[in-house]
Amino acid sequence: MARKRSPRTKEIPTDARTGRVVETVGRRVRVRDDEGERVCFLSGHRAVIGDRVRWVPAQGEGGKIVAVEPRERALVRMDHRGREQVLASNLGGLLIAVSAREPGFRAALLDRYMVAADVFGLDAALVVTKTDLGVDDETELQIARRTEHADLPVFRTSIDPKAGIEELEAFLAEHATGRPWALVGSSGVGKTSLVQVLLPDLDVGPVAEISEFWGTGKHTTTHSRLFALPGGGEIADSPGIRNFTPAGLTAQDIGRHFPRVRDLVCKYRDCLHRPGEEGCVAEEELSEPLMDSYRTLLGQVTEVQDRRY
Ligand SMILES: Nc1nc2c(ncn2[C@@H]2O[C@H](COP(=O)(O)OP(=O)(O)OP(=O)(O)O)[C@@H](O)[C@H]2O)c(=O)[nH]1
Ligand SMILES: [Mg+2]
Ligand SMILES: [Zn+2]
Repeated sequence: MARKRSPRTKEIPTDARTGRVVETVGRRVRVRDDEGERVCFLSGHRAVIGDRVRWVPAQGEGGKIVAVEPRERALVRMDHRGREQVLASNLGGLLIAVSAREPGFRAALLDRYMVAADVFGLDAALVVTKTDLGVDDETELQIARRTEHADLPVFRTSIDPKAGIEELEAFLAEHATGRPWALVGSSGVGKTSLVQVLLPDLDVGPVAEISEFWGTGKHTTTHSRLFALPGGGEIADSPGIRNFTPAGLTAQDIGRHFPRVRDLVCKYRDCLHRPGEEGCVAEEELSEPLMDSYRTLLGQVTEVQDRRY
């Protein structure tokens, strides 16, 4: 009988080097190792920022990916067709960016990122950007409702005048060393602007012009990139996504990971807190926006589940 060779031994040349993906650009990735950086072709592999990869030199200055190491602590989304899409791997945490204005606060998106952090075993922190534009009471209330019972540090920043930047730098130096934190949130909340303030000497990528940004929901950042901060720690910038749904959730999982919902004590332990559920305390205990945001995610996940079976 022919001896089975595992794909690993077949595909990985013994002289393959090890590196980490720090930028994705179309079908290529930028890989960093002790000796520097190199642009590598994916040659059929899928790699995301944070991935540990094996590569071999290719023509000129380039390289070729020959293997992607198993991922840990990855951020994975479910796309609108129910397929999984890995966004980044080997992360320390999620830095969830929200703004009160331009664009307006999106409670549901914050909830989904909080669920994702919990599900994927990532730490999380919130950054309220554009505080120079003011933060209305309703937004403050919605933020407080989500953070008061969660272990979620909150930073409040503005890039001009600069506010809250040193606190964020200190936090990342302490928590994002060795494991990068991914900066996530709606398009236009100011993620790239924030990274630019943290790295004043580097061109970190395009930032939206307010005039061209408005109304169109334009996505200014088009690919993901990992940055080492001067004061320590690493941060990943990526394009804002309109709808984020964590991958791999069952209907039952959602309540276990959802802010506030996970603390509810209902008549039945496995209550899904759907409308009209007997003995359900959810509607009394939770604010309407939280209830809506939970039920919308539940509905979406249930629909995908139903399509599968
Ligand atoms: N007033 C104010 N505007 C800001 C602040 N930070 C960023 N902006 C503006 O917000 C707009 C969007 O900023 P970006 O940094 O491009 O936003 P982004 O989150 O990276 O957007 P995507 O790359 O599309 O996901 C730009 O016009 C920035 O100048 C801030 O602290 N205050
Ligand atoms: Mg950006
Ligand atoms: Zn219930």
